Amino acid sequence: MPHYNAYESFKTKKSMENKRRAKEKAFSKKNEDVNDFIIYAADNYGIVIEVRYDDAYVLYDGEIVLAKLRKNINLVCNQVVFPGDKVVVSKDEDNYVITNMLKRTSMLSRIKKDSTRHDDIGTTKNIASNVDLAVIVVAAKEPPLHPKFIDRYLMILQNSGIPAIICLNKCDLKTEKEENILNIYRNLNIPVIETSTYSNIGIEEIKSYLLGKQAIFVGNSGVGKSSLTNAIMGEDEIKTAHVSDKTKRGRHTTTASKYYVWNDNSSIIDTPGIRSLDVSSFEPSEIQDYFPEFDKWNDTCKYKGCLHYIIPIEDCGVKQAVKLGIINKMRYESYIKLISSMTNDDRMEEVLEEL
Ligand SMILES: Nc1nc2c(ncn2[C@@H]2O[C@H](COP(=O)(O)OP(=O)(O)O)[C@@H](O)[C@H]2O)c(=O)[nH]1
Ligand SMILES: [Mg+2]
Ligand SMILES: [Zn+2]
Repeated sequence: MPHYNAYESFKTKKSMENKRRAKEKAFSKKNEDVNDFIIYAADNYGIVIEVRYDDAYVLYDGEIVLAKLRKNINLVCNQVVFPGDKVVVSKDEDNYVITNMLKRTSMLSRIKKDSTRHDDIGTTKNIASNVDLAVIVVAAKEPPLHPKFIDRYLMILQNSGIPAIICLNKCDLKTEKEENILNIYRNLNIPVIETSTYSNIGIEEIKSYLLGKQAIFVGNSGVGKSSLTNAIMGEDEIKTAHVSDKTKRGRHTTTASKYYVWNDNSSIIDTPGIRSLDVSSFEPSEIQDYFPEFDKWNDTCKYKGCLHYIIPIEDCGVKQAVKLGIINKMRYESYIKLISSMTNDDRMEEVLEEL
């Protein structure tokens, strides 16, 4: 079995971890009498598959039931449980009630800037809990393949401590250009699976990665996440729409995350395109933590804490490695795009020209 957990040795960003802890604290403070809500084991539990404001659909004993939170919890349902959460459900007269939640193994979140606030505080949007594996789905074409999307997803996943693999769908449309991009990630020891739902390529291979796991498909809309889910389910259950020709961008085909069980203990959460991956909660100096191939060269930079951006190439080991072709230029470009947007310094073209 290939080693797919390429990022497990990475540290979770401290500020994110602190935020998560603060949230947990706030929850127990608000619910002092329900500190036993989170438990470590249960004989029988259901899995949250969709959350609404005040209740959630739970897959419980092979059935989908609508359940509300138990009464002494002072928060609405969509602040407490998320798709993928394991919950203990009991029947109270005719209604199902979520009485407990099993402690999470992971939480996939993204940061969303709050446009109604004028400070820089973003809100964390939780996407799914207990994800064992994330599949970053990209298409060879339609929409075009850009490394920067993959790099941003890798950052978010690494930050949430979730192992990731890449799936290049629409491999029937692949050319040498896309092959070169995929090689960047193969060289970083991230598994890359090529699939085509049209030509039925790679479906068995992707299943072998997903077996026994609660997996999530992330990626821009139109890349084929729902088609892949379909192919794995083996039924024409999910409707997919055509990429509109005008924009070459997928129309919104899925509006909410959906949970599919395709084998014993094997499930897929199909997400709508998460378009706005906001990395504004990161500090510029933290970005390089997510580009592990820079590590080796960091020590050869003249200044400690070098951002490898606006600095003469003679003083920067990372830039020199890019120039020599040891560090991939597209990855470096992704990196300085992030840095330049965070520091509001738009001298990126200038920097790239020297390399
Ligand atoms: N050429 C090609 N097109 C595909 C493939 N898989 C899906 N598509 C098309 O891509 C479009 C978007 O697929 P969809 O599954 O809705 O993407 P999603 O938005 O990521 O869920 C649809 O028109 C599909 O028919 C494939 O393997 N090859
Ligand atoms: Mg979809
Ligand atoms: Zn440097």
